[in-house]
Amino acid sequence: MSEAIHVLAVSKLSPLWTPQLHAAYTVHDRLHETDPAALERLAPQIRAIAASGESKVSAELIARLPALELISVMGVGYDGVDVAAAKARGITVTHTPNVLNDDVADLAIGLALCAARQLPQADRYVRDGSWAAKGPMPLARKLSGGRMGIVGMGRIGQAIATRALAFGMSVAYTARSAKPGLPYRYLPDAKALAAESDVLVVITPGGAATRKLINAEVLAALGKGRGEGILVNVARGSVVDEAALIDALEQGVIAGAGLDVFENEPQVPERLRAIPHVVLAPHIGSATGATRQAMADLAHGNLQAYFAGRPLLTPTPEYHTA
Ligand code: 8YV
Repeated sequence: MSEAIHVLAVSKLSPLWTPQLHAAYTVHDRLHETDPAALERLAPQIRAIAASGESKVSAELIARLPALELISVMGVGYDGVDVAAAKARGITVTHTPNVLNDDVADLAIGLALCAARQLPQADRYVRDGSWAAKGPMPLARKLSGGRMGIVGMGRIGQAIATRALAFGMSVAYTARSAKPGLPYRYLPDAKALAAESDVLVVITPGGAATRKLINAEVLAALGKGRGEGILVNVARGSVVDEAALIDALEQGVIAGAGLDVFENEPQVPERLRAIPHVVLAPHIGSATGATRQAMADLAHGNLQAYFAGRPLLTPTPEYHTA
């Protein structure tokens, strides 16, 4: 038992993680927000942070914790963590990649299908009596056999590509660099990819390097001047210029969108929520029991490995470049 090890939970953690976390460590829940004075008293003892994929771990918070050694994130994304500040202090950051690839890829395809075939709208059309009152729904868009463009070809991007092939779709992608050995066409940037895609799926990491990567210019390229193209975002809300997306949807620049992430979660702009042909989900990419349990076990396993002096299970890529 490691009760003597103090851990700061920086956001509301999954109930699939908290029992094992509290059993193994002395956990302080969001003191930096609820009781800063207590945090000052305890700071010399806090050796680890427990976080979710959306947690903010700023350089300012890191500076307040002189004994901090490890930040364990229950999420594949850790764009809210100031990795440079952690690295400067020799603080290790771990995350939970791979275990959620299938769930996020499944949701990306699900959002593409829902946006193309308007499945949520079809459900409402039957439930509210429109079918009987108005007759058949307007024709939708075919997904199978179309062109999928994937922005970000990491492990989840590759899982999405595999699913697209099963739908008879062609796959092209853009990323910081071409990935050798992949059977998909590489295009140098999101605008070029959008111009040659029917469905543009965003699955890049969040953070400064990708902020507003999908802007009005990319959306115009996706729409091709004919109001075509569907945008799917299962990455981070920050990767898409949300105001530009709302304009493009309202003005018919693109045909539709399937969105699981937003700029200011859980607040979603009323203008976006009012657009009838958009499909919206509340950041559920990895939200299945099996996957979230695997993520919790991995996040906890990283803490346990670190404090037992064993090799970390899934350090972030920056760790290996330390
Ligand atoms: C969850 C996610 O939202 O893994 C990520 O980066 O966005 C998610 O799957 C969250 O991180 C779970 O803690």
